[in-house]
Amino acid sequence: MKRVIAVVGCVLFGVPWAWAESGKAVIQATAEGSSVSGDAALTETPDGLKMTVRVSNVPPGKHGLHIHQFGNCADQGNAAGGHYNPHGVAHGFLPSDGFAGAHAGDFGNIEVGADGTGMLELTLPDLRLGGASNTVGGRAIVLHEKEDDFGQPTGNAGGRIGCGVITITGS
Ligand SMILES: [Cu+2]
Repeated sequence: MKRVIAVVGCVLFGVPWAWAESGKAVIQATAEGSSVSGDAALTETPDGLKMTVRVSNVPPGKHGLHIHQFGNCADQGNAAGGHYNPHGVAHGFLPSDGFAGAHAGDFGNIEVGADGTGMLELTLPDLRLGGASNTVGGRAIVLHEKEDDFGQPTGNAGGRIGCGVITITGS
């Protein structure tokens, strides 16, 4: 219903989409001497939050990728805290399990090729950059050492090799 009202509001005031905020994160290595890098571009669309993540200089294979609670990458990424889990549910894969069966930042894995680069593109319904609930702006996106195997409580993905704080860049 809120969305319907927003659409009506946009038509009345000539704004394309009331929720069309955009944001980004610069992913940096958490360890000294590591050259892990990357970026994330996030845009609110009528279908949900569209997110494109690119990483480089990462060991080939699958690496867990999540939103963690706090926008702080200090202490080898540990300052980001645990998974952003506003609904207090089990770990899962947000695109298929939804908010009832996954943490709001459970993006699964990013697959890195032999050249050390990887890309993940997801559109996540009801996830937002700003606002009151399911909000990822100001939190951290964390790239893990190992594959997220979707085991409990956080996917057994090991250490945090990359981290970036999500900032809202425009609306
Ligand atoms: Cu994580």
